[in-house]
Amino acid sequence: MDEKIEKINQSILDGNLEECQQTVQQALEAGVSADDILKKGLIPAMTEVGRLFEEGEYFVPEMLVAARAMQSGLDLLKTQLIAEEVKPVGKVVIGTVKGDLHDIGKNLVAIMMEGAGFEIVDLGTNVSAEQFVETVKEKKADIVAMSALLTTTMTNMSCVIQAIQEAGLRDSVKILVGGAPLTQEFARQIGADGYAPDANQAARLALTYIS
Ligand code: B1M
Repeated sequence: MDEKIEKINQSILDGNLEECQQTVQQALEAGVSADDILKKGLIPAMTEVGRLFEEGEYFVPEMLVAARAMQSGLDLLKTQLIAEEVKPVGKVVIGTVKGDLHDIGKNLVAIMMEGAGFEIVDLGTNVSAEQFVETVKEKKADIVAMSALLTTTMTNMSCVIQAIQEAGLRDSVKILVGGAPLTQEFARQIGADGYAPDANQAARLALTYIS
């Protein structure tokens, strides 16, 4: 298994989308679990990409091709990560906040929540407070899930919460936040209902909001 995981890891570092798809597919066929591929292959590779970027060895284009390779691997894992034939237990509106284009973590949270039985309305990235509010109203969402990867955009989460409050919707939705720069304390300060450090915990926490 280690050799297969190592190849997946390398394909992301190389930003090689085809190689990533091939090695993920081969690992799945060899019986490596989707969870192991994700946690030992895809996620550590992106962490390494971040480290190389910080050290000036990688630049934005390298990050971008690595992210595309990872997303292609994630797409192959999606069906395995989502339990089949689950009835929707509630509706989640999810998005990455305004100014922020990072979507891999958000996509993972959406996959895990879908796997936990939620219906997902994915607004994508760079989502404004108005878009969140309108969609919550229109879709009668139970949960708003926001992701941010930049210290400069995480503060936009409080604008969304404020807009939800001003629209008179605060009592009808639970607000869940996450993303690498966030902390439990930050979530408390901005008035979110919950914070989760990873996608699995986000899905578990979301389930506790549904009675
Ligand atoms: Co960007 N980037 N990036 N980037 N990027 C980071 C975040 C950075 C830490 C890199 C670094 O310096 N080491 C840094 C942020 C520094 C900071 O703010 N403190 C950074 C920067 C600076 C930038 C730009 C400003 C670079 C530039 O242009 N000079 C720029 C900003 C663009 C913008 O958004 N406006 C930028 C651009 C990009 C790309 C477009 C090239 C690409 C994103 C492509 C994409 O997402 N489609 C990219 C990438 C790939 C990264 C890194 C390398 C990887 C992010 C990732 O996908 N990780 C990242 C460094 C790193 O994280 N190591 C970096 C894998 C993913 C599974 O993890 O998203 O953390 P993550 O999700 C986790 C948890 O956080 C959590 O669950 C997931 C795991 O289960 N989680 C939630 C996430 N959302 C959640 C929501 C929840 C609960 C949990 O509840 C709702």
